[in-house]
Amino acid sequence: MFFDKDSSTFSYVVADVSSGMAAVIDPVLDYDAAAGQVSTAGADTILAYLAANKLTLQWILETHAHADHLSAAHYLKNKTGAPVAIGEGIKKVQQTFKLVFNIGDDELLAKGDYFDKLFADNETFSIGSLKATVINTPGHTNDSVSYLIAGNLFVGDSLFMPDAGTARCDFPGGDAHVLYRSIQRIYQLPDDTQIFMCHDYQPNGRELKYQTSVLEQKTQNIHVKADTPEQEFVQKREARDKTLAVPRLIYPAVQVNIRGGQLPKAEQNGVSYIKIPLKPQR
Ligand SMILES: N[C@@H](CCC(=O)N[C@@H](CS)C(=O)NCC(=O)O)C(=O)O
Ligand SMILES: [Fe+2]
Repeated sequence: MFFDKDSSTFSYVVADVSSGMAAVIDPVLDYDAAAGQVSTAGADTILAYLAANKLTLQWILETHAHADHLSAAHYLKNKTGAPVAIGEGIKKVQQTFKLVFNIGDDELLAKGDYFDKLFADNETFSIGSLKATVINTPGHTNDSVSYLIAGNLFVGDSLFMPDAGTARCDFPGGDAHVLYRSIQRIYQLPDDTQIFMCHDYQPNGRELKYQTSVLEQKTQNIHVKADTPEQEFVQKREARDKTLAVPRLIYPAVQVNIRGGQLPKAEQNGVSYIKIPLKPQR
């Protein structure tokens, strides 16, 4: 487990010890927004870990196009040659943000470009001899997936620790009803399935936590227990969403992450720019 303090994000290396093959999940690219400065310090820590443990990177996996931090997927791909994979719902996310950022048709952005593999629901793949299954879990975003790997579920932002509940559903393409149904799917998994978080915002200042189980979620999740009706969850989720500010890095993050972690194409002066759409006064 690797933790990016700036965005409270967990990244993971999942390794098959017998073959030395590994996957990295949700790697973070450090970014100083005021300076427009990107840094690979966090991703380099992951590369050093892989090297120290003699692991070969077989997959770079995204649980979704993150709205709060930049992905280091493209950087890791350049360094290792491993393919970058995400759920096929990314095509919808790309379509949505292509319009928001007025990205021209010369970039085939709504067709899954920039990713080497788009996973379908229930698709399986291997990490060495480990079997992994993709479970579509949209709701927080259109492209959210969870990766089930040998009884461990990397859940992205579909669930938070039980005392934090769930992630917001108010981004473009987000939908609390859809998230509820995704969570019902997760709750069908065996009770002892271990669930690994993508974020922990440490509610009430408690210590950092990143692992729980299906049983703990079903019995303790403050937004959605096993018997919580859909309408009750949706009301809670939508009420909380109204109180949340726009994530600090949403514009840089989305522009880079719909491109698999690649910075927007450099302009004729060789410099790459982040766009921020301005809105009329409210
Ligand atoms: N303050 C953070 C908020 C990030 C945020 O909105 N995170 C999403 C997941 S990508 C979320 O669901 N947050 C739920 C919450 O803050 O309660 C930031 O500006 O980056
Ligand atoms: Fe997220």
